[in-house]
Amino acid sequence: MAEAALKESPASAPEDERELTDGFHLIIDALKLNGLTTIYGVPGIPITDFGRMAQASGIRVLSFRHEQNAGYAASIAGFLTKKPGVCLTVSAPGFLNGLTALAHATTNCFPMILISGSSEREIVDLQQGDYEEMDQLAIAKPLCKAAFRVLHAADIGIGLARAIRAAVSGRPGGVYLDLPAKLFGQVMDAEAGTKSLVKVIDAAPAQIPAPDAVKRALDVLKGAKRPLIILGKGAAYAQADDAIRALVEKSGAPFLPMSMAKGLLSDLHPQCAGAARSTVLKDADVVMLIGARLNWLLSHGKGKTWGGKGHKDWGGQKFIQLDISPQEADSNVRIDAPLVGDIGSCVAALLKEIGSVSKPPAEWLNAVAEKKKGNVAKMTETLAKNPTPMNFHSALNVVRDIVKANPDAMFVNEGANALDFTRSIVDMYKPRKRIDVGTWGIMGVGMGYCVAAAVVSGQQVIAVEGDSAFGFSGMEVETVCRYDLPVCIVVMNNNGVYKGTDQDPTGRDPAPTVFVKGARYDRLMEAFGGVGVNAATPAELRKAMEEAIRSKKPTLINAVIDETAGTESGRITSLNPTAGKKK
Ligand code: ADP
Ligand code: TZD
Ligand code: MG
Repeated sequence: MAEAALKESPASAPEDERELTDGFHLIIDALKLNGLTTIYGVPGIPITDFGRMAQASGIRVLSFRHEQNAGYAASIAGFLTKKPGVCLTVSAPGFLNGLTALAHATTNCFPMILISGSSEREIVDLQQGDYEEMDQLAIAKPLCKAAFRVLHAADIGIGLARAIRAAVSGRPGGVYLDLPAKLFGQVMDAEAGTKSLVKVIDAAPAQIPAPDAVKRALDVLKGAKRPLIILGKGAAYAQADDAIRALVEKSGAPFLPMSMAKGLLSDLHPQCAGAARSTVLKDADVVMLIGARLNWLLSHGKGKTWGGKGHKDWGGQKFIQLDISPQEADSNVRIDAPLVGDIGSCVAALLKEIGSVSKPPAEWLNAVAEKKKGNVAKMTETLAKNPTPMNFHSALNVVRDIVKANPDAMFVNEGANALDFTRSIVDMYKPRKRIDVGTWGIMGVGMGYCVAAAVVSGQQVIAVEGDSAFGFSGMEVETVCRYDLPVCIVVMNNNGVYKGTDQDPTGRDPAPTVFVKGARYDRLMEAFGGVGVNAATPAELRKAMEEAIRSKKPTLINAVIDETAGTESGRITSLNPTAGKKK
């Protein structure tokens, strides 16, 4: 096709004077044409020059130390911007390193494009042992929403357009785009090249819900005596913040934010039932899910959590589900009123038709308020303690204050106890500020998320990281320092995974869950010119966080946490299989 395009070029100019372009430039032009102006990646054959040229063209090219972290950065950039985050990797091993993040993006419904260079098709397909040989397209396919390969320069425009549409339309997800080495240098007529590019129009078209589905949903909602609204990260992603707030307030129902939907409405909103979670899940008679799946994070919508008698029993409530995926309804329990469409359109349709609504019965609102009051009082008491050594609560009491004083800061969080305690203690005030381990409970997103959050938002980033969680992406502190990003990392150092107290019963090795005692993660930061602080008390932690935010310097605070303070697997201890055979 490159040859065909050459032949089609205007006959007016003599062949040797015609302006030419190549694969490198066409990919760059196609990205820019579609507003994709940031790339997260790792350089190497065959994409080193591509990265250089992209940078020279004004695209922001952020180089990482490992592709997985670049991929996580791209995935969360997709969540934050509603545009596909772009990750760029080299062939085989680089591609595989990026693939975890692509699968993560797909699982979490984040739009992302993994662009990977690949080796010579002729050699790969004959399995003749090329440099970094691998059939990448075949491997990517089951792990993403769509996968494409471009063989001809003239198809670059269409290839990228297909990738963008697949990533952001319908339920967003990860897309793989395979670019073999030969493509980059392929030459074609510049004018024909420009004409071959596609500016994608309306990449994620509104999906309007059917009027009878809207009516059905409102009938169910209005019939509720004990309504509950659950906001998921799909609702946060939709950027329909005002409409969602209006619907929640109009309904008067208590709402429960899933982890990454915290702050969509402030955690301090009077209708927020975060502090009465177990009560509202168990006792609500109608539950409206807005961009949240009834997966493991919501106990599959059944069982004791939901007031069911047994482990798998339905609790008797009715569900309304707003989701862009028509296949999501009934995935775990019966959905009485599925409302299929994009959240913005669904919520707008509900608001338009809702008319007058009476507030939920006082009995229900009082029961929720009572429960909240009790739990908040208990938490306030716990947070006021100042034990030695510092524990999760006394450290997080500081983080909570700092976030309250800096509500625009982006907040990254991963770990087990370091995640669960933080999620319940640190309130969020604005939409899309909290980004965390997501649907898989994945460790390793931390530093990639920090870089993308800083780059996308231009705001201060605060990260609360378990010491194990941090280790998965720790080397990227160099990246944070290199780009001089305003990132303040707090490592909750309890000497290990969950706790630092396990022992090898044979006495030979350290236990599988423990790390070097008293490790100084702050010194890693100093190695790259960032600020490192060791904080053994809440006062030291507060001072260090305040200084980090004031100075905007890359900072890592090693928060020394009581190694006995955590619990196995944080809040999900029960998911650990138990041995059938007793010792
Ligand atoms: P959480 O983990 O917060 O409960 P999930 O990731 O389980 O959230 O669910 C998010 C849901 O939101 C997915 O089912 C996805 O299809 C849906 N979704 C994502 N984007 C949109 C959108 N723009 N409009 C409607 N639904 C969306
Ligand atoms: N690997 C990956 C990619 N994701 C995971 N979730 C795990 C392993 C298993 N895992 C958890 O689920 S939490 C966790 C691991 C290794 C680390 C917990 O230790 P931490 O947090 O130091 O980060 P706390 O505060 O000590 O509990
Ligand atoms: Mg730990």
